[in-house]
Amino acid sequence: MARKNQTLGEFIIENQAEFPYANGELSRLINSIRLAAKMVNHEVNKAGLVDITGAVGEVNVQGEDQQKLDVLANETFIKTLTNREIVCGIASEENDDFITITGQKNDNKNKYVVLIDPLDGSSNIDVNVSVGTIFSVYRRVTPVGTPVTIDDFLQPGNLQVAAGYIIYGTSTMLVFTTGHGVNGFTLNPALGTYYLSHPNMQFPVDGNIYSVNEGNYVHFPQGIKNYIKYCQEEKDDRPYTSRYIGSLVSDIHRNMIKGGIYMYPSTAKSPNGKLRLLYECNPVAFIAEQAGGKASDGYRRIMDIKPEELHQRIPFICGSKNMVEKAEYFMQENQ
Ligand code: AHM
Ligand code: MG
Repeated sequence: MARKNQTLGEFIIENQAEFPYANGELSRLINSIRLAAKMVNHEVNKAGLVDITGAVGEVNVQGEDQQKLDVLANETFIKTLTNREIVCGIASEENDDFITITGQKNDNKNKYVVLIDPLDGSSNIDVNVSVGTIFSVYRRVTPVGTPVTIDDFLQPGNLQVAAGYIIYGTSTMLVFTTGHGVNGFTLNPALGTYYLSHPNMQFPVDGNIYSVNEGNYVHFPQGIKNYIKYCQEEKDDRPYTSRYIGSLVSDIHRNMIKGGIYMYPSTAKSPNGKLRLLYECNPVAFIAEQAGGKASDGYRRIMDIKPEELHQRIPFICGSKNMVEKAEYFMQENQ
C-alpha cells in the first residue's frame, strides 16, 4: 500500500510482493537506478558551473576529465548496474550495440535486461531547462546462464516488467511503475532520500494542453495537421493551450499532472518520427497506460509493436485517453 511521505526504500520493501517474479532482483535493480540517478542529479545540477569547474574536454582542478553530461550519465547508469551484477544485459540510446554482462558473482544468473536513455533532451542542459532519464526493464527470453542476445532486447513494450523516468527539474523526481499503477518520488537533496510525493498518479481522461514542435507543421501528416487545427478551433472548451519544452520527460510529466497530449509525428526529416521505440516510447507508454492514459503511433498501440532493431524510431502520440483517441480519429480519417 502506497503511503504519502514514505521513503522509496520503505516503499520497495513493503511492495516487493507486487513486483513480478519477486525474489528481490527487481527491487535491487530499482535501488541501483535510484542511486545512479542521485549521482547524475548531482552532476546535472552543477551544469551551470561549467565555466568554473572546466569545460568539456578539459581537466578540472581535481585532475578529473570533464565529460559531456550525456556521456557521464550513460557511464554512471551502466557502471552502477554492471558493478552490482544486477542485470544480464543493458542497451542504451548512447551505444550502438547492447552490452552483455558476464557475472563473476553469479555466473550470469540474472533475469533482467535494462534499456535506457540516460539523459534525454540533453540539448536543454546549456539553457538550464529540465532533462530526464528514461528506463525500461524486461525479463530475458533466452536461457538464464547464457549470454544475452538481441532477442532479449527486441521485445514488445507489453512485456515490460517495469519502466520509469527521472526528471531533473525544479525538483528531482523518480516516477516508475512495475505494472501496479504509477508512483512519483521526490528527492530531498539535503538528505539524499526520495519520498513518495505523488502516489497513484493518474492522467486526467481529458485535458487542454497540446505539446508538439509546431515548427515542423508543414511536414506533418494531414491527420496531425487537422488535429492541431481542431485544438486551435474556438469551440466548446477549445482552443487548447500549447506547451512544448522539447524535453520528453518534462512534457509528459506536466501533461500527466494537468491533462494533455504529446505528439512527435513523422516529418520530412524524420519519416518515422524522432523518438526511439525502445528507449523512449515504450517506457513512457507503459507509464502512461498504467496512469490511465494512452500511447499510439496514430494507428496502433505503441506497446504492441514488435521492434525490429535497437534504435528503431516511431511516430509517437501519448497522453490523456480522450485526446489521444481524438488524434487517432483524425489520423485514421486521413489514412
Ligand atoms: P534526444 O534523445 O536526442 O535528447 O531527443 C529526444 C528529445 C525529446 O526529449 C524531445 O521531446 C524531442 O527530442 C524534441 O525534439 P525537437 O527539438 O525536434 O522538437
Ligand atoms: Mg532521447
